[in-house]
Amino acid sequence: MTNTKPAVLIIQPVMPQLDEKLTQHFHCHRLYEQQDAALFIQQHGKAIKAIVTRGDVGVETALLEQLPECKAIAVFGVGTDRIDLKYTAAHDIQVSITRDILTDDVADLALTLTLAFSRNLVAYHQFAKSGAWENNGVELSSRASGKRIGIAGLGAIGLAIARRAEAFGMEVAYTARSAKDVSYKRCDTIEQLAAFSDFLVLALPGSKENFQLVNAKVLAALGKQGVVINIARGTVIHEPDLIAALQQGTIKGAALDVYPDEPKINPALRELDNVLLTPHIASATHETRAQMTNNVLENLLAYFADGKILTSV
Ligand code: 8YV
Repeated sequence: MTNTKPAVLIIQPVMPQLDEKLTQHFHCHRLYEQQDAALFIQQHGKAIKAIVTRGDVGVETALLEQLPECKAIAVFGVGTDRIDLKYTAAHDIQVSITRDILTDDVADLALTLTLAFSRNLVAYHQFAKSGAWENNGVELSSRASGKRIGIAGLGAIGLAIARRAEAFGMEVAYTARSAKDVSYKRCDTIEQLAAFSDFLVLALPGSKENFQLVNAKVLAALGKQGVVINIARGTVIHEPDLIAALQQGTIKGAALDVYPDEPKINPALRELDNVLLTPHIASATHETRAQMTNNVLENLLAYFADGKILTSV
């Protein structure tokens, strides 16, 4: 019996709830399950009508070239750094993202990392839990309020971080391609922002122009008391320069949720004491992931019903 549901290609595993819903509505092909992906695409590529992928995964242009009938990509996330948007526009391929849904969660994590780093949360937790407190005094941590936070990228997420930091009594500055209607100080360059900052928060897209933007020069400007917080993409930092700065103590530390080669984390980073590392969980709450799941599904259903996705990139 032929399957009458539209054929959808899932590039990498998605959350079980989403996978289940996609299976109900579509004829799902899972690229990551294919023993010979090239052969599979050769045999089935022409039947694929839409793609589901994650923000951190995207889709290769070479693959799109082999899917002539695929005119919609639903991204589980907001990052489109791994999709060639020039190619999709030129070929009338609509791309949807989970716009606005994860903004608050990502901003919450940026502030959580900022506060946890300055207040030494992880070390204190281990100290209390291990019983070490019984025989030792506690070391002091640093105050976050009154400190300067520089936000690189004042899009929706950057702005949500700024609002939170302001509420914590921090002084806010930012960089952005264009001036925003806000009272925060705008810096012209990332070096100037780093020189201003106690906490340099990266909230930029992982685009070509931001590739390894935070390099030795920027880290030198951040200085010995400065901390880098990255909730954007691993690629916006020149990782060897960051590791050198952390090893040599030319910056105070780094709190990172994203890495250039996820889910692998550079062993040199994992060995350091002046880092706080999380496994790309900024949007990973039950509430947000449920809304992201619905968004992907609704975009695809709208596309197959009316030929138009809902939350376009
Ligand atoms: C997700 C993301 O963690 O929105 C993005 O681009 O990177 C994250 O929100 C990811 O897409 C899901 O794996």
